[in-house]
Amino acid sequence: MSPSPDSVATFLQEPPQPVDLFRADAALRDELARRLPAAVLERATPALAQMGHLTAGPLWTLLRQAEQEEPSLLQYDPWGRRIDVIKTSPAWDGLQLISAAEGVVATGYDPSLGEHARLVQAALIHLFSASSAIYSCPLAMTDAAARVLIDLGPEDLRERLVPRLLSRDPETFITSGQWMTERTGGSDVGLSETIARPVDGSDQLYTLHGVKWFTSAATSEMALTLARIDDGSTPVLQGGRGLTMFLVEVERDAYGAPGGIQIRRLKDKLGTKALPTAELALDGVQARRLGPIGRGIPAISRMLNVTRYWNAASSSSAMAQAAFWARDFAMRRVAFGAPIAQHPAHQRVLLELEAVAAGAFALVAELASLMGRVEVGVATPEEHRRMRGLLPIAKLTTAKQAVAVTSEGLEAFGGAGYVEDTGLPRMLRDAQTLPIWEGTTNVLALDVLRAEAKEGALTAVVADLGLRVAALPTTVGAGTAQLRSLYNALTAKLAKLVEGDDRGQMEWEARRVSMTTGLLCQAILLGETAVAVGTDDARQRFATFVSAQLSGPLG
Ligand code: MFK
Repeated sequence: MSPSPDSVATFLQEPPQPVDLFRADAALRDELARRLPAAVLERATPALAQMGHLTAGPLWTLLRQAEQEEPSLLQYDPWGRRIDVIKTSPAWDGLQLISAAEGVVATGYDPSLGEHARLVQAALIHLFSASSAIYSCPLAMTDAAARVLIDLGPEDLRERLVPRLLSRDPETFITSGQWMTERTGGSDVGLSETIARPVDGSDQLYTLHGVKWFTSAATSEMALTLARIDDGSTPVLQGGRGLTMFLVEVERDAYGAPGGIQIRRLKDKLGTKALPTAELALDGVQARRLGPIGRGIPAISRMLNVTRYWNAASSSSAMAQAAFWARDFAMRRVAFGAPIAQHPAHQRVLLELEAVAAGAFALVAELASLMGRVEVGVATPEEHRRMRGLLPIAKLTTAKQAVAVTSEGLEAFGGAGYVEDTGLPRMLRDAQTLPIWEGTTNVLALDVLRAEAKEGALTAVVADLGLRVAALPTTVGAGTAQLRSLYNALTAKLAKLVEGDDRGQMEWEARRVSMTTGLLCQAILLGETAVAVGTDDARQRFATFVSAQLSGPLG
């Protein structure tokens, strides 16, 4: 009898093991330690440790299950009635339970954390997002909707909906969508075609009619969206200034069919496979106006600014997961007579992956600290400007880094990184959405120009970096000299950008200047953290980051 293929197998490769991402991530802990007062750190640590524990157990299981059981659309009931119900995996629903119970959204508004609430939340997102099958997407929009309702909502909506968006009780927690993108395109929102018709002459209540082409988390209980008011008497205003923001509360019948909405299809995406992204035909769904008529774009930009912060925190999350999974694997995978973590070239790759993830989180932490101060009303005008400038810079810089780091992370697993049922390719597929949604790199670079023209936001960011690079002691490492010369080159570029009168040239330069500012900021922050915590590990992270990110492409 010939031996079965299994009985002759003499070698089995070690599969990736779940990693407690809070315990693994010394850079995250250092960044929090240097920024948070001791009492706040002590208060925040159990929740972060718990989230780390979940990444090594329940989240690992739910992530894999949710990815395998992709959402499906049931358009008709057995009797031919149109129902349009999206079915999601029980694992996806489990992720909602964990999100609520662990307060991933609520933490950002926790009054007991004061101005540090956003920073503690950023740490939670950094741990949670990449292990959540991108449940972080509905959470990002939920957080953003809460922010908009708090800032612009009428009292009745604020009182009824904000407590549910911020609830830690899975029974009462709801999520929100953000329906912006239409067939006319995702960037030039001013082309949107959806019409809002007043109900009985009301200037508050409308019905919406149009197609939303890309709606993430289409199972949410509510959504914020844009439409053009057509009252039947005055001409419909075209362009961005004709758009108004609306809130839709989705009413579902006993089947779960959404009233006034047809779900035309689910999108077949490269990644974020567990996330139900749909094409919606709004067919008379009722909506409340939110914010002034014709001010829809600036109103919904408040939402975008929150989701862009989440995007940056999700990018650092994707990088940390790739880096720590790769390190864990490298400790156990033997090649050429030793665990691959011991081979000098691979050692270097692992250090670079971790350093870039650390730099990205440091930038997210800086942004979150500013947001926290702005939101509790203690920020100076200069901090307001820096926050406005850092938002698009953090989003565009970290998203590009996430694609590079997850790609290198996959390579660290060799062929296994390219095989779907290892669960590893998901990392790269999911990362590829980060530079696209919430504004592409160019759209964000243009937003940097917009924020500079309007309030000197880029100048404020760069001026602050100047003070901080000058204050960085050379004892933290040789990289400080490189940072100073990069800073000088950046200020020369910035002067040209600010004083330039060739709009085309400015737009061309804006992307590079924004990216350089983001990377320089990350390096300075890592240098500051190394000074504050004073460990060899932190100094090495700084040196590795400077050599990997400021001296040429990763790897
Ligand atoms: C995992 C976590 C990630 C979360 C995932 C969530 C998934 C959701 C999926 C999606 O919804 S993806 C769709 C995302 N869509 C975008 O990001 C839109 C991209 N396009 C832009 O951002 C354009 O730049 C923009 C639509 C804003 C251009 O519109 P306009 O009308 O040509 O811009 P304009 O005229 O410069 O600005 C109009 C007003 O808005 C100005 O205010 P004023 O009228 O008072 O002067 C601007 O200052 C203001 N504004 C624009 N962007 C702003 C802003 N204000 C504050 N912050 C901003 N970012």
